[in-house]
Amino acid sequence: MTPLQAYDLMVSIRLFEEAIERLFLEGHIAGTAHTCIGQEAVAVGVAAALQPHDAMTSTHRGHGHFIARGADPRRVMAELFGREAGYSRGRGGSQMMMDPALGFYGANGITGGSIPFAAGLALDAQLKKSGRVTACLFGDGASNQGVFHETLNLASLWKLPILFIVENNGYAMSTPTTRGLANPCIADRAHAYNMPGVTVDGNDFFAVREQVQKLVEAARSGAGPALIECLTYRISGHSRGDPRTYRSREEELSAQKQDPLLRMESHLTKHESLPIATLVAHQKQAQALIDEAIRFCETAPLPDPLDYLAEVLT
Ligand SMILES: Cc1ncc(C[n+]2csc(CCOP(=O)(O)OP(=O)(O)O)c2C)c(N)n1
Ligand SMILES: [Mg+2]
Repeated sequence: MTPLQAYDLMVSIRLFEEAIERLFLEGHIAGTAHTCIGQEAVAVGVAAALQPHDAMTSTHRGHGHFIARGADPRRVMAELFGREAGYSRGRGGSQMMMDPALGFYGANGITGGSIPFAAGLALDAQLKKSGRVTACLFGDGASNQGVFHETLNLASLWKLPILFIVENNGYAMSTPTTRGLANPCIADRAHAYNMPGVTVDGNDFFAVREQVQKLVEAARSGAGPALIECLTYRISGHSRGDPRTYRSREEELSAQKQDPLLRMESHLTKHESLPIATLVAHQKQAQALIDEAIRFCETAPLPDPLDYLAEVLT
């Protein structure tokens, strides 16, 4: 993936999420959704370090992970609109979509729910000697769930080919990490389970990709799991309509100076000598695709009500 391709993906995710927030507020989408504005470098950095046959598991904040993994934004959006064209045929919504053909084993509405599930995928890869590594993404809040500790212990003991990648975005709903973590460094927890633990700048696409690439190849060659903590910031609210009373606007403005998109733009103009006009043209192209996706979803057919039990095991 070239830096410009990574930028295109990051911009697509940002514009997708901005559109989702707007569509929710306008009442076009029901239910809830958690957007990942500000966390795009983690999604794209991890995806860029994986091989096509590797696996990724995700969270309740998974649209960006899925798009970075190659999902068609039109079909992700169609799922949010409850349309038959969606990845779960419109029956799942934001937190219940997956596509094993893309190596994407699902968003997950249960905080920490993907962690043991990802270890199962890694055990399968180990038993079948498939050479597949699983990248298991979860949040700082999820790292306080008991299942995190149980899974890291077992994964290390069995040397499973899995990377535990925590998106430390500063908050679990309204609880800041300063009030949720006894030791603010989540990567430190790796040592208790005898695996490497590293902290990376999660707003820097290149830093994320480099660390994940190194540890993914180590896991592939039998070195076992690792814990990677990506430090980032959830620029969006927790979910639809979050008034963000638990943090100040000053804090948000200061965090936005580290916006991963701005960081990438600065890299592209300074180190890749790309003119601003090229970046603007790419932004416009991405916006046109999102606008087209919205138009598609507005008229795409809903599932047939008589078919609502299709694919439900009885
Ligand atoms: C088992 C469980 N407990 C509580 C919740 C409610 N809940 C939804 S998101 C969330 C916070 C998760 O925080 P974090 O893991 O840091 O992810 P982030 O929202 O920051 O991406 C909680 C507690 C849940 N979905 N599942
Ligand atoms: Mg969090």
